[in-house]
Amino acid sequence: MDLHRYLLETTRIAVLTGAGVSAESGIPTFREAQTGLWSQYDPMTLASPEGFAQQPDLVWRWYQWRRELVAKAAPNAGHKALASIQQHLPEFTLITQNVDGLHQQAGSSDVLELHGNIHRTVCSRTGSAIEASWLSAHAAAEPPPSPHHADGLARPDVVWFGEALDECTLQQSFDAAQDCELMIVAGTAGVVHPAASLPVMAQQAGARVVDINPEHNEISRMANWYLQGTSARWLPVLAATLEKENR
Ligand code: BV8
Repeated sequence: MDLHRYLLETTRIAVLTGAGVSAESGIPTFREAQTGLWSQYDPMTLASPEGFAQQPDLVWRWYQWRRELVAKAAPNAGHKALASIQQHLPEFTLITQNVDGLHQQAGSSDVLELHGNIHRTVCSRTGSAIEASWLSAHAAAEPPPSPHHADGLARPDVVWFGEALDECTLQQSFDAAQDCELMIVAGTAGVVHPAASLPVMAQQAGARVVDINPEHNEISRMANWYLQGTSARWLPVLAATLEKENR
């Protein structure tokens, strides 16, 4: 069956996005993020509890640099298309690996943030949220101390390599993968687990998978359909087809 026809008949959609969806908003993808002064560092080291334990100031500054990038970024046509699809399809779940919050800015709701959100800051010992007012009052220290624990430091509320994902968020993502008829995958290299297992899980449960990426990879090879190109180009096309039927 062709994708156009399948879209017209589908009522339950799950979406998995990765860093590529934010590329056209000016946020370098995870692998490209190491530009300029950060080029000598490996994101796998910086985005890890070991990296933070060894060099908390360096890791904190890296996230401050990324927060500034994100603050300047706006949702692109890909983010907006997904928010529009959600308006037309009641059974729609958006799962993202991204930590930039651009899906919510575009109007998506109930977003499953597998890897957390860079806009939130928590205590490195207790995990409790740390308010922006505390951080600005203690901005001289990099990272600021935590108000929740004497030995605690402020850290971004993101899931680092080697850290467990939030159980509830992960279970909801597994459920969506099992229940959907179509999984749209956009902008991910399909390397990071357990996120990368979701398309396989969906297909094994009987769903079809469409992958959107300028480059071939594991996911484009296993997908039922592969749309070569950017998410800002292809997601609006899918949205237009889904909305044409005004379900
Ligand atoms: C865990 C937050 C267990 C931080 C991130 C099974 C097999 C193998 C390894 C593992 C496994 N299980 C666990 C592991 C280890 C590890 C892992 O997966 N390692 C990989 C690298 C081999 N996983 C973990 O550690 C996870 N934790 O499993 O814990 C556990 C259980 C109990 C108790 C303790 C522990 C945690 C993983 C989460 C890591 N955190 N982010 C931060 O952002 O600072 S992941 C990070 O990579 C980002 O979130 C990023 O989104 C994500 C994934 O990368 P992509 O999104 O795919 O981005 P990437 O740059 O790689 O690719 C971009 C793609 O876009 C490319 O394909 C490109 O072609 C495309 N593109 C470019 N432009 C566009 C585009 N596409 C469309 N349009 C465009 N314009």
